[in-house]
Amino acid sequence: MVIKGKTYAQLMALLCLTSIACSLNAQHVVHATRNDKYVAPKSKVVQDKLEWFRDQKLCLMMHFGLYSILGITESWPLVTADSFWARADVEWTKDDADFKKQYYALNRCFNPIRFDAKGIAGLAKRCGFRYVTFTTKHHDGFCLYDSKFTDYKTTAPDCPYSTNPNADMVKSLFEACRAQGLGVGAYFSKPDFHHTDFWENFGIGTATSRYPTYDIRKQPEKWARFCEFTKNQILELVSGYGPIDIMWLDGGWLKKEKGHDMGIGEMIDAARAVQPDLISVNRGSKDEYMNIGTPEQSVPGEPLDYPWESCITIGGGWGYHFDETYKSSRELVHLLVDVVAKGGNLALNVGPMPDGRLPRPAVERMEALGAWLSKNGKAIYSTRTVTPCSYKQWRFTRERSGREYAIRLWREHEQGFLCTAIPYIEGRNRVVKRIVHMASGADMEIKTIYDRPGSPEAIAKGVLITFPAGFRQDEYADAFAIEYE
Ligand code: FHN
Repeated sequence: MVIKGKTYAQLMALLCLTSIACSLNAQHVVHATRNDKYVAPKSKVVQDKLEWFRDQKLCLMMHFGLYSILGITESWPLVTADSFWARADVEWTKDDADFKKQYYALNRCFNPIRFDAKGIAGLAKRCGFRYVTFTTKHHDGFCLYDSKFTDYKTTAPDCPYSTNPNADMVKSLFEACRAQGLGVGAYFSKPDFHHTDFWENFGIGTATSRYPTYDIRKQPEKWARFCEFTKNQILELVSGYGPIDIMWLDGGWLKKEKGHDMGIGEMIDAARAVQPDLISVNRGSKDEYMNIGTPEQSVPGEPLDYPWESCITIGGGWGYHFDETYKSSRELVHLLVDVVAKGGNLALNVGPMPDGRLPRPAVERMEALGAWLSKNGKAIYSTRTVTPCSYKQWRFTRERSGREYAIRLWREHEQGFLCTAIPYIEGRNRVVKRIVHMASGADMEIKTIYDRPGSPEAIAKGVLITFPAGFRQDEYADAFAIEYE
């Protein structure tokens, strides 16, 4: 099929189309797969809540804490064994004990007075985020809420922020999120480097690893005290901070099978006695308490047929870094679409600055995501996977009603196309009746492409979409609703 006398861009489009038609036999499609590592929760209430989770698609994850003050790696610099990478930004001292004392003392200058919980919740809502996961306590043990079981917290008198009305940051943020109709996730670290029943003397004077500083088999009562402390903190969160949707327990290296049994299952059962529909993440486990998969800084190569979210940083680090390099808005839109087409959620992590504000480059990218979702969100929210879920620069999603969407990811140079094509690929050989551009609502001019057209063996190999005059191609991606005969 030849289009005569067209511009370069149009010929480029034709080349693109031809390349699709020619390579259809390659069938580089991705099919859903069953991953047998997943154990579904026994509770029907939790199973139902996981359908809510699967509908949300986009989470704002935030790592905030003492490490944010200095713009260094979160908690990990306290681990001597990991200092070779974790202390890359710690150039002022090489003394292990000195550094640990300095890090722990940061609670005395933690004062993020520009942390605006309502502003952050409103921004998240406007930008299309549906739930927010916040660090209630990271591995360093510093609590961003008024824990009754430690004085190492934002509300303790030795922390300047304690006089602020928002000192209980978890309370302020969760309330602000619920007021915006957003879900809330409590990130909570199972290991606690500041607890002396985990690291004796806070690890000062010891070459610490990520594990307890003692043999728990020889001091079982010490380990039991630490586990009781952990349980008390989890229970105070589910009892005193309103409805929590996800309890995100991090620190997956503490495993029952490796001898560090904390009794997390019993803790989650106790938490569900308070909040029965609580979704739990027990990282490092593959049991009924790991209700969602949590691939980190990565997207599975294939769709997963159980609930999952990829937690990925908007820049390089989980906490704020002064010299951060941020992913582009194009990368983030493509990342979200790819994750959703594979049946997951994107937990996009942003580290607030020392004063509590979100970094401007992060806000700009959040707003770009929101602008795209405002026009194309129907192809994202509440969708499920369709097989195949992708083909080259195409991603496919499906509403539970069955309505299908094709989302064309545009590379930087792919602007000004006058047409594109949705390939017919294995399992999708139904006759397309209508294709509607989501952003404009415009019906596209469509033409089925055949191999050996006109011959008895003619096979539909794709649908050519010709963009109408005045069509405005999105900078990052365009979603199309597909209606079949
Ligand atoms: O050790 C943590 C790390 O600091 C960060 O919180 C990530 C976020 O998913 N989780 C652990 C590493 O897997």
